[in-house]
Order: sequence, then C-alpha cells, then structure tokens
Amino acid sequence: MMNVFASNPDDVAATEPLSHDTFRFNQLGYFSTGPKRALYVLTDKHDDTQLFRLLDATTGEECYRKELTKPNYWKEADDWTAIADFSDFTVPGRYRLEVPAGRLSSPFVIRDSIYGNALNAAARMYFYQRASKELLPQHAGEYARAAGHLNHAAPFHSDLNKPAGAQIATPGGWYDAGDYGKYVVNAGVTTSLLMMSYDRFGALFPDGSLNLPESGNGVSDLLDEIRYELDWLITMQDQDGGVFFKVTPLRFAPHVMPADDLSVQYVIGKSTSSTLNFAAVMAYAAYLYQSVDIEFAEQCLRRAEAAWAWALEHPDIAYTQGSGSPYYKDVQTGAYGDRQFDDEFFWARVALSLASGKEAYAIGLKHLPQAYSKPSWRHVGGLGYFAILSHSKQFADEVVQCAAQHLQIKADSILQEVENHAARIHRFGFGWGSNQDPLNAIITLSFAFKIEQLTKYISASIELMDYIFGKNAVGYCFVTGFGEKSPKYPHHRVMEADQIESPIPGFLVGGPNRGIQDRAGLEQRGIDTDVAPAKAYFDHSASYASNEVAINWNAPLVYALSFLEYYGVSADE
Ligand code: G3I
Ligand code: 9MR
Repeated sequence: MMNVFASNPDDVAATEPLSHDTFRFNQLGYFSTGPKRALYVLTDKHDDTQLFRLLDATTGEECYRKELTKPNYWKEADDWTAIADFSDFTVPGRYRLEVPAGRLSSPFVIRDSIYGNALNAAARMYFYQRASKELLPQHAGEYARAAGHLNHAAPFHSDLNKPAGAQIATPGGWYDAGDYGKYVVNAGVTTSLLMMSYDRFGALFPDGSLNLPESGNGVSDLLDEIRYELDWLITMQDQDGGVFFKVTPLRFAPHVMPADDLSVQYVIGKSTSSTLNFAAVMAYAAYLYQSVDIEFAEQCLRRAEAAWAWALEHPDIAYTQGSGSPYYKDVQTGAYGDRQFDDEFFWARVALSLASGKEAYAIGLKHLPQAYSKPSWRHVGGLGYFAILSHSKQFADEVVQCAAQHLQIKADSILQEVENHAARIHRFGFGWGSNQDPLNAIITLSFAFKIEQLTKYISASIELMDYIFGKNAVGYCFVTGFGEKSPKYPHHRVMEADQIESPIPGFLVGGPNRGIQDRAGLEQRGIDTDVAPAKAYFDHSASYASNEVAINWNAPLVYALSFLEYYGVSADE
C-alpha cells in the first residue's frame, strides 16, 4: 500500500468517497474539545497504511496529519482496524479524513454542540408509539395517522380464570416496538430510565420542547409523555393489587397501520415480575410527580404499595407461554421471560423507600442485596442503584457508599475495556438489541461521574456514543433520520405500512445480533447472513432480530444523549 497522499486539493475533490468502508466515524460529528477518533479499516491484514490526514471539506487543504495507531484485530467484526486519533485537533469546521492514496471519508463536522436534534427526536419517538391515539399533522407532520387499538374493552385470556365475558378498558400507552403489543415488564425499565432522565436532566425538556398535544400545559414535555404510559400502566393493575403481564393478540399482528389491525388484543398473564416492575415505577412516579400533580402522585403510591403487598404474597410467579408452558399455550407474542425476581424486589423496595420514607422498605436495603448490573428489561437492579445515587440523602450512608463503590468498579472496568478494544468500545455480547449496551455503559459512566467529577467518564461516553452514530462494524448511524447512512427499513409495522419513504426519525434500531433468529426470512430474500457477529445487522424490514425498534432501547438513548448534551462539551481528549 502506498503511503502517499493525493497530490493536490483538486485531486481530493475529484476522488469518490469511500466513506463507510475506509473510515467509520461519528456521522453527527465530534465535540471540539473532546476525543475524536475514527476507525480506519485495513484493506487486509497486510495493509501497511501508516498516515492519515484531515482535510478541510470545502477547500481540500490539509489541516492535520498524524500516524494511525498500530493495527488490531477486531475479532467480533472480523476486521483489522487502526485508529485515526485527531483528538488534539480542536478547530470547529467541516472535514474529511484521508489515507493514501486519496482514499477519503465523506465530510463530518467538529463543533461545540452535536446531539440536540437527536435527543429531541429520540424523546419524541414515544409520541409516535402512542396507542389508541390519533396523531395530528401539527404534531406528527407527514406521519399523522388515525387511532387504532382503542382497547375500550379488552377481554381476559381464559387462563386468567376471570368470569366469562369479563373485560377491562386498557387504552393508551406505547406500542412496545415494531409490534402492537404493550408489555408491563418492558414498560417498567423504559419509564424508569425516562423518569431518571427527567430527574437528572429535566431542564432539557421544558414544556413545549417536544411539540406534544399536551405542550403548553405548564408541565415538562418529558413528564407529559411518560404520563401517557403511566396512565396505561395503571389500567393493568387488578383489584387485588397484582398486575397483568401484557395486552397483545395471541400472535403478532399483520403489518398494517394501527387503525387497520383488527386483531383482538387480550389481557394476558399476571406475574411477580410485572407486579414488582409496576410497584417500582409507580413508587418512583409518586416521588417525581409530587410537585406536578399531587393527587396523581398519591394514587401512584397507593397502587405501588398494593402491588408490593401482592408480590410479597406471590413472590415466585413467572409468566410463561407457548407449547411447553402449563398456561397460555396459545400465546406467541413477546415472552419477556424472567424467573429471577430478586432484582425486581430490590428496585421496588428502593423506589418505595424513596417515595414513602417508610423504614419498613429501607430496612431491607441495609446490606445492599444486589450486585450492580446494567439495566435491561430482565435485570432491573441497576435502576435501584441509580435511584440511591441520585437521592443519596434519602438513604443510609452505608447503602449509598456501598452502591457507589460497586458502580465505580463497573465504570472503571468499562474504561479499561474501551482503552483496550480494537474499536474503542467496551466488551459486549452482540445479542438481541445490542445497541442498548454501549448506551447502558454510558449511563453507568454518568453515575460514576456523579460520584466523582472526572472527565475521563465523559470522554469514554463520547467514544461509546460514536459507536451508535457510525463508528461500528457496519458504518451505520443506528438512529433513523440521522447521519449519512442510517436505517431505512426498520421492522416496525407503522413504518412498513405508512407508504412514506423516510422512516420516522429518532428510532434506535436493535443492532447487530449474532443470533440472527430471522435468518430464514433474510436468506429467502437473497440476503447473505454469513457474517461476523458485529456485522449481523441487516437494514431490512424482515430483520426483526436486528432491525426492530423498541421503547426500551430508545430510553437509554434518551438518557445517554441527555448526559452528553449536559456535559459533553466539558470533556477533554
Ligand atoms: O438469557 C440468555 C443468556 O443466558 C444467553 O447467554 C444469551 C445468548 O444469546 O441469550 C439470553 O437470552 C436472550 C434474551 O433475549 C435475553 O436477553 C435470547 O437469546 C434472546 O432471543 C431474547 O431476545 C428477546 C426477544 O424479544 C425475543 O424473545 C429480546 O431481549 C427482547 O427485547 C425482544 O422483545 C420483543 C418482544 O418480545 C416483542 N416486542 C418487540 C420486542 C423487541 O424485539
Ligand atoms: O414482528 C415480530 C416482532 O415485533 C417481535 O419482536 C419478534 C420477536 O420474536 O417477532 C416478530 O415476528 C416474527 C416471529 O417471531 C417469527 N416469524 C416472523 C415474524 C416477523 O415477520
């Protein structure tokens, strides 16, 4: 490989950009003061390219030149990569990266503000997921649509053993993902993370900021949007305090617009996990909405305590379905299977302690009965940590200190992993919804930063966010409507059926998934699925295992973008 750059600026302008094959970088841009790294992908392992330079995108003039790092093998991507590190170049502008001979990236920016629009769109994703709601053009633009799934009278699944013909009204809430179901467990982790975003970064979401039907009511738009889900969650509580598991048809609905889906949605299941998720969310809402709507807050706390009491009496009821299950054999929609509830008990206990101030809840926290783990629909213990660290005055010192210690250990291991990784990300598994992993890592780092204001936590967060916006194994910006190359065909019933070419903006797709559970459908369509795990991402609507969108994946995106909107600009190299 020649180590000679194109000879003059005109040659540069004439060169075809090889943007996402040669370089993979953050397509939204880089903070002027923060770390700025792009991946250079070697043509093969013998590629001995050593230098890169930054060119002014308009004039083609060289602004910066440096050596690439030593190549590394990124096993999960099956790529040889080197890093183009231009962190110490801080002049705002529009640039391109170049390696000899004239192999160029497409243009990107360096500036002080990067994520404002993406954050807004990511938070507005929930508005577009609203069930039972007509979306008007003044809020939804070309994505306006008629209401579907009114759920005024949803029948109980027969295995709930309710009297024949019994029904409940369970309207509203957000569609879970690309399907039209609503699942309490997934609503739990989602609303928790969104409430945490409000709790810490509420100033980013003033009334009117998200252009919602509720805008102008004097309440933060983020709280208004979350309330849409909370009001639905409330409908899912049974009279005995227990909480139903989901409202879905027996099998996934056809790919039609909401108003055209005539599938019967049933109220299905009642479990310890859904009940404890509900208890935690309601308790935390009771705490947060006190200053906004005291009656609502009081109702939330009453409901949370009733749910908690039910769970104490029924501590081990797992929701199961399908042919191997004793119940709900005929149900095929999302299972959100979980058999371990200690983390749900912990999160609910923390939230109840915070909201009620009662010693009865606090007492069980004394020895911090949970190791720290990143939050997901299945593992919610981390949410308890976040609440403790955010409201440390409301918890015993020993509990706070112990939580801080565990979290910092995890945060420091993330820093180490980023430092050692060929693509400068932390180690994660490329399972279903893998894009949430770097975002959850940012949340972990953001709490480490809360404990100790070290800029290294912000800097690593910026690098992890680079992954989401393009510095990854496929060169995609994984958020619809953003960046130069982003998903066009998400697995999402509305986006598939609405006849509109561009996907609704602000949706994070699940991302590379080594399981490729949708392989058969993809191969039928002639798509090659024989790829490395970090490349198992397919921008095709048939790829439900890598290209679906979901409320629980956008929530860490909202949180992590909020963190960078707040602190990103204060990072150093
Ligand atoms: O727990 C095992 C772990 O032990 C193992 O090491 C690992 C290896 O892959 O797999 C883990 O289980 C995975 C599980 O998620 C927990 O993360 C399964 O393989 C994986 O198939 C499963 O995927 C879930 C998927 O539904 C299929 O059930 C996703 O987490 C979940 O987000 C997704 O949720 C769907 C809803 O069911 C329906 N609505 C859309 C939504 C998004 O796709
Ligand atoms: O469309 C479904 C999607 O919303 C779910 O998240 C996913 C989870 O299993 O399943 C999708 O439905 C697929 C089904 O599971 C298997 N056959 C193909 C379906 C998609 O067309």
